[in-house]
Amino acid sequence: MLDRIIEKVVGNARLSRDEVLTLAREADIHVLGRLALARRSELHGQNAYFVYNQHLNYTNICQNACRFCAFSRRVGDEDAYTLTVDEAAERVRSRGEEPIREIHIVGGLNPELPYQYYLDLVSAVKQARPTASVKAFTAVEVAFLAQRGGISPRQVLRDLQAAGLDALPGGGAEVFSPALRAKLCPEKVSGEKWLEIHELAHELGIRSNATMLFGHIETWDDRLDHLLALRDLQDRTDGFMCFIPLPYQPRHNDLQAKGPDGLDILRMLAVSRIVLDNVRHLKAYWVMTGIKAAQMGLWYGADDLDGTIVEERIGHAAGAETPKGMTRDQIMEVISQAGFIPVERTSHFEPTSPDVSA
Ligand code: V47
Ligand code: SF4
Repeated sequence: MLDRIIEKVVGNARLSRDEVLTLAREADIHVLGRLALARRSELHGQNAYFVYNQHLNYTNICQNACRFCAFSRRVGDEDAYTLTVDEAAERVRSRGEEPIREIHIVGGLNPELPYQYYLDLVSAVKQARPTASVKAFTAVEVAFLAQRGGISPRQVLRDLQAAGLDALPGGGAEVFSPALRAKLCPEKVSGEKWLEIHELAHELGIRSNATMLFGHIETWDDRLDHLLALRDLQDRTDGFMCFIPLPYQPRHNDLQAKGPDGLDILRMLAVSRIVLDNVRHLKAYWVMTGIKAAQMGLWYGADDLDGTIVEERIGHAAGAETPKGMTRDQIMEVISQAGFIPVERTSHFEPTSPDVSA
C-alpha cells in the first residue's frame, strides 16, 4: 500500500485523503523528505527565498481569549498597548535606511479602535514606505471589522485595498476543525469564514498566505482536513502564495500542550509540500521552528524562511527562543550554510532586482 502511494507521489499524481493519511502516519521520515525535496527542487531548484520585512503589531488588546495565545491582553492590563497611527508610521520611518520590502501588520481584536483607524494605519504605513508591500490583517481581523461596523467583508477588503493594502497574511487559520476550534479558540470566527474571506480577497486580486497551527492537541486527521480545504480553495482561486505550518509554542499560555519536536516539524513540512501541489511556496517560519529546524526544513520541502522581521512579538510572547530578528547577512548565511542559494524576494515572491535592494 505504502509503496503504491510513494510511486504515485513520484509520478506527481494527486493523492486521495486516505492515501495522504497513510503516507503521513507511516512513511519513514527520510522517505517523506526525499519525496518533498524532489517536489521542491522541481519548483525552485536550490533557491531558498527570504524577504527584508518588518513586523508591526499595532495593539495587543484583544477581546478574544484563544487558549494558545500568549500575546493578547485586556484593556487596563499593565502591559496592554495600542500604537497610534503616527507611532506606527514612525516605527516604519525610523528604519528609513533599510531596504524593507514588506510591512507585516497584525494585532488583537481591539474593540476600542474605530474602523477609520485601520484604513489610516494602512495608508500612513504605505506613505511612510511607498516601496514596501503592506501585508496586513488576518481574515479574523477582517471579519471583526465587518461584524462590528455592519459592513460586508468584501467592502472591508475593498476599503483596505483602496487605502493601500497589498496582501493578506495567513494568520488566524489555526486548525479548521470545528470541534478543535471549540477547544482552542471558541470566540474566533469559523474555519469556513476564514476560507470565505480569503476567497473574497482572491476575487478582488488580493493575494494571501495560509497558516496552520500544529503540534498541540490536533491529530493527523485534523491536519489533513485543513490542508485539503486549502487545496480545494486554491484549485478555485489560485490566490494563495504560500503555506506556513506554525509550530505551537508552549510557554505562557493556557493550552498546556507540549509543542512539536523537530521530527514532527519536518514531517509536517514534507507532507504539506506533497499535499499542497497547487501552492507554490512553503515557509519554514524560522521564528517558531527555530533556526536549525528551518535549515533542515529546506531539505524537507520548504523553500522560504520568511524574513528579517526586526521585532517579532507573537511567537516570543509564547516562549520562542529565537532572536527577534535577523539581518539580511545573517539570514543569507543561514540559508547558505544549509546548502541552498539565498534569493531575496518581494512580498509577492518575486526575486528582487539588485538595484532596488542595494
Ligand atoms: O494567527 C498564536 C499563531 C499567528 C501561538 O502570512 C501561535 O506570511 C504558535 O500568522 N504558538 C501569527 N503560533 C503568525 C502568522 C504569520 C507569521 C509569519 C508570516 C505569516 C505570513 C504569518 O501565530 C496567529 C496564530 O495562528 N499563534 N499563538 C503560539 N503559542
Ligand atoms: Fe486575540 Fe489573535 Fe491572540 Fe486569539 S490569537 S487571543 S484573536 S490576538
